[in-house]
Amino acid sequence: QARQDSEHLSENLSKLESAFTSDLENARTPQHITALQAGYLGKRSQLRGMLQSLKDLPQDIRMEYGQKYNLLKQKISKKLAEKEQNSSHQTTQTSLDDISLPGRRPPQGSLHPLTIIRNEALRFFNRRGFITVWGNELESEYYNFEALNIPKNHPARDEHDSYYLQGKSSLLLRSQTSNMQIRAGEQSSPPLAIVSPGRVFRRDTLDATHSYTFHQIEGMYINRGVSFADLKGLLIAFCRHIFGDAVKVRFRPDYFPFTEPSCEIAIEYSGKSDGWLELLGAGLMNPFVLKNMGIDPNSYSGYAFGLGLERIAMLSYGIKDIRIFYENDEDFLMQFN
Ligand code: FA5
Repeated sequence: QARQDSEHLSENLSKLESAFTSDLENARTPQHITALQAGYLGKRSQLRGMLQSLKDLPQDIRMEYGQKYNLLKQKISKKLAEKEQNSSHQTTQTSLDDISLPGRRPPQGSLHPLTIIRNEALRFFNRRGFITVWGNELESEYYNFEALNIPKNHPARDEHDSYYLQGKSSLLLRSQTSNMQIRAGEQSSPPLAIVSPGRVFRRDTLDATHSYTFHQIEGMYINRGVSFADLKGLLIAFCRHIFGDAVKVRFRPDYFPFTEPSCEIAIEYSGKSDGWLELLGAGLMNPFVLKNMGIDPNSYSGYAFGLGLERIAMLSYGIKDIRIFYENDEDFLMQFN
């Protein structure tokens, strides 16, 4: 009886082995393999059941078939572990080769907020017939000051006294884009309408609304019979275009040597204690300046304005500190993407 039992057991072991081999071959996914682990080695597996019947056999037979039993058990564990490892390799391999996945996008940069605002402002003026001229940042004292009616000892130089090149040349980093009034006026005859964007440099102390390097757009229109009403109409339309129709715009008398009369234009701004932020200086062109361009002030008049781009960008985007524009902070810049 014992011998019969043991033969029966031995037969079962080989049947089990071949069933396992074929099941293993068919297992394709990690879930399959886990199921095989439970099915062949788990508490309710056939193998465990055989362990029960082993204990009723005589000692010598038990030894013999116990060994067979253990060998098979080890073989099954080993093969399952191998298969598991191969299958996890295969999964990564497949996902790498999955050509149905969408491609990876290269990281995309964005325009700087100052560039966005500059383009928007230029578009506004271009549509109204102003052509864009690009100016030079390195300028002579003549174009930056003298031709604009700011002679050598004029107090207006104080504020603008700027970065000079060392040596005998009187070249400096321009303190305003107004140099382009003269350069454009010299090159063409009226009617003339230009806008000129660019970077300017001053000895200003850095704070939340001032920088020593900032950006302006100069505008100038020369024709017969140009009046202050034309200037006002244009600049109010510009403020509405940028900030919406409800914007409150304030014109106040100001002084610039190259315009007469002159004004400063501010819009309502909660970020400052007095409630206004100055955006532009403007005025009717001083006849002295027209003469310097070779234009007869008795036949022509004109207006000019200079707006600060940083201030406009700060108001448009609710930015409280001008310094963030120059810090190359990726988190800040990515918001304009
Ligand atoms: C001028 O620079 C004149 N050239 C403007 C002008 C042009 C007047 C044509 C008349 C005719 P002002 O220094 O006020 O003016 O500067 C003009 C604008 O630049 C200011 O309204 C402000 O918006 C901006 N701005 C001036 N200083 C700074 C600064 N340190 N940082 C940032 N923006 C500034």
